[in-house]
Amino acid sequence: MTPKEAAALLGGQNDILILTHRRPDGDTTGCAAGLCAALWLAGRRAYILPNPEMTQTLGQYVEPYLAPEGFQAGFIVSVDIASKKMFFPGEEVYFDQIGLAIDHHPSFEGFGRESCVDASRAACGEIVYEICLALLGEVPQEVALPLYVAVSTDTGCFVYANTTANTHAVAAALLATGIDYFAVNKRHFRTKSKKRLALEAALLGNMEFFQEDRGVFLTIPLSLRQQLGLTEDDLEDISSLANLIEGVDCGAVLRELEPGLWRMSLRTGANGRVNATRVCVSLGGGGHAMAAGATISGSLEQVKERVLAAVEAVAGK
Ligand SMILES: [Mn+2]
Repeated sequence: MTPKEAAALLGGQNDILILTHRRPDGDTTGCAAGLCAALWLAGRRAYILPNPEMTQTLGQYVEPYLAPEGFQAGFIVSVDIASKKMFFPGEEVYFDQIGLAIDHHPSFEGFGRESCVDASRAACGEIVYEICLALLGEVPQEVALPLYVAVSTDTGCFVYANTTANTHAVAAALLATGIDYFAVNKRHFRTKSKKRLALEAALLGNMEFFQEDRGVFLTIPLSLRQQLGLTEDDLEDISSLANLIEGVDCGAVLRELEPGLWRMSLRTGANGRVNATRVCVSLGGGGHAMAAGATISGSLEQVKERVLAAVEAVAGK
């Protein structure tokens, strides 16, 4: 359905429960907070299901809207969730009860009694913005601020290839409400913890290049995690680091999950030389053409050998 129809549907509901995806990012979090704020202003009873994987930095946006214990949901909405495997454990019970799914992933699996999905949008926040606008007639700051978080974070502050003219148009409308976007940009794009910087220093210190410096391994063994006392917050979006290196179009970040089990995040270049999904599928994982992942077991040396062989099998000249 269109955002207008979705707004009309939501306007007729009560006891609305909003779901975010596992390992929540700024988009799912900002959409949930913005939508919940708008529903409150529209006189609806609505809450966000607490997400146990929420980081501290993002948690502040949803905090005022978290469902109290024992809340009985009458209508369930998912935001930025493409598939059943993006539901966190404990949230999966709601999978068959979604009344409205709002999403922007091309891989959206088509669940929900109704859905409002537009894969041309860089962020789900662009769609939720239109819904909130239709619901309220104008978007006040408490709605605009989390939606700005959604739109800015899903586009890496408007620099990723998914950014469109519409992304900027929505951002402009959100800024026009008078929100403190400078504070948001500082928090999400211009601030790094000392631990994060220590992590980046260690990663840049152990870079291992392959394929004539076009490929690079960055490794995060458990020992480094313990040594620096790293949290999930410190590790957020660390896989983008490899692609900042000039000439690199195949960056593999290897993170040890438990002894002998590694999670690889692969980021590849827009030149199409290495299709990240094909590499990761051959290792039992999946993803997008330029960003994919796989979980691989073995010693670090064995894992690197397997990744290298998979890249060699897929890479063009
Ligand atoms: Mn998103």
